[in-house]
Amino acid sequence: MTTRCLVTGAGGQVGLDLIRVLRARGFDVHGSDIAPRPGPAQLDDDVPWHSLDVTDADAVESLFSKVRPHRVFHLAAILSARGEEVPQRTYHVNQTGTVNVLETCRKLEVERVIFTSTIAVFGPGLPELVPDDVPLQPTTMYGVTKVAGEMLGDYYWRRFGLDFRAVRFPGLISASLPGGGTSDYALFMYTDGVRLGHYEAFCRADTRIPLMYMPDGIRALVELSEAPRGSLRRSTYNIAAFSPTAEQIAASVSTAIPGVKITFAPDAHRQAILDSWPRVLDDDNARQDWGWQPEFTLDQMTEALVPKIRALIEQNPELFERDH
Ligand code: AKB
Repeated sequence: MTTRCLVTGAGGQVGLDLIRVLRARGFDVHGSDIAPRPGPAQLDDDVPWHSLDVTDADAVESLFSKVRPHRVFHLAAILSARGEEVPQRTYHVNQTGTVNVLETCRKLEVERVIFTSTIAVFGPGLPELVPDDVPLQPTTMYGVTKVAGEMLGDYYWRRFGLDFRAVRFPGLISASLPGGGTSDYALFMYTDGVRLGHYEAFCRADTRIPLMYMPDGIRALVELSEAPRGSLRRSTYNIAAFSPTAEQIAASVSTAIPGVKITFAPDAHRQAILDSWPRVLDDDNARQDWGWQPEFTLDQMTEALVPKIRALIEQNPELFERDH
C-alpha cells in the first residue's frame, strides 16, 4: 500500500521542496495551507491541495478524516521576525495549530507526525557548541511556541503512543523567498547579490548562526521520518551543516558573483534575536541515532544556489523583490 503523507503549511519555504522529494520517493502526497494553491511552476498539477487554517480544530479534523494520512509533516508556522509583529497571532497559529494537529492525529491514529522545530528554541547564555539538552529560554514568540511544540509532541508520544519526531532546523537557505525569518540576511546576500549587485545586511559582520542548504534540510526530514522508532532515543534532534559568520557568507557569495557589494547595518531588534541563538549546534545524537550527515558546505551551497537564483530571475525578474 502506498504511504499517504499530508503536509501542513505546504506553500512555505520548506513545503514545496518537501512535496517534490516525497513524491520522487513514491509517496502519495497531499499539500495543505491557508494560502492558495501555488502555480504549476512550483507544484505539479496532480498534487492534491487543500485549503486549511490549522487554528480551526474542526477544519483540521475534517480534512485529516477525509485524507486519512499515514504520515503528517506539520510545517505550518509563522517565523521569528514576522512572528514578533503580532505575537498573539503567532501563538495562535504555531501553538493552537500544533495542538490541533497533534490531537487530530491522536484521534485518527495517524502513524507518524514529523514536526519542524528550530534553533529559535534556544536563548541567551549558550555554550559555544550547543547540544540538544540545554535550558531552553527563547526570546521570540516563534521560539516559545516551538519549545511548546517539541514538548507537546514528546508528551503525545509518551502518553498516547503517537509517533512524534522533530528536527531543530538551522536557518534554511534555498532559491525561494522565506517568510519572515531572522536568518534571512543569509539568503538575501544571494538574491539581492544576483538581482542588484549589492545588499545591506541587517546584522553585524561577525554574526554567526547555524545555517543549512535546503536539500540537506529536506533530506533530514525524510530520513528522520523513515528511521526505525527503536533507534530513536529522543523525539527532537539538533541537526547541523555549517556555521559561518555573515562576513564569511559574503566572501563565499562574492566568489560566485564577482564585484558584489555586501555591507552591514545591524538592526538592533533582529541582531538581538540572532545573538540569542546558537553559534554552532552539536548534532551528535542525530548522527548516532539515524545516521544524519549534511552534504553541503557553504561553498558547495553557493556554487549550487547562484545559478539557480540567476535562472529564476531571468524567467521572472520580480521573483525576489521585497519591501523590507
Ligand atoms: C527564522 O529565522 O525564523 C527561521 C529559523 C531559524 O527558524 N529561519
